[in-house]
Amino acid sequence: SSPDSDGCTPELEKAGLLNKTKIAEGGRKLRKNWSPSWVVLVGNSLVFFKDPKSQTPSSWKPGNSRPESSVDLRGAQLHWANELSSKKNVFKLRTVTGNEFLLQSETDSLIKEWYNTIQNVIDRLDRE
Ligand code: I3P
Repeated sequence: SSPDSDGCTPELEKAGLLNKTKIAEGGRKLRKNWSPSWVVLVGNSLVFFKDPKSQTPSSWKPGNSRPESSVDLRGAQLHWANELSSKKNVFKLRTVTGNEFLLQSETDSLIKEWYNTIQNVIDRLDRE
């Protein structure tokens, strides 16, 4: 059987390197500060890791690396947002608490995959 046959450990959906900046905190606008982030989608959360050295699928596991921050996707909103940046392939994620993030990749296929995967999780949570 699989290591998580009891289903108690949330499923790792996706992990990878994206450019990230937070643009609002609780509805208050923040100054942009783009930086590469190791992004992990696990269960209902998007988890951000600062350390670009821990870029492996196992880096999200507790103890292996300390997350910089974590976003609850329940009730979140996702929008393409190329008008919010001079960069290409940008989308905005807004949480119910009014935190807003821009995520970006130079690779078209990669950012589309992330968008679709995050949207699928949001849709699943909306149906619960
Ligand atoms: C910002 C920085 C960002 C840029 C932002 C600038 O300047 O160049 O990269 O966002 O543009 O204000 P600073 O480093 O002085 O804060 P993009 O790369 O997303 O365009 P903006 O103010 O038009 O959002």
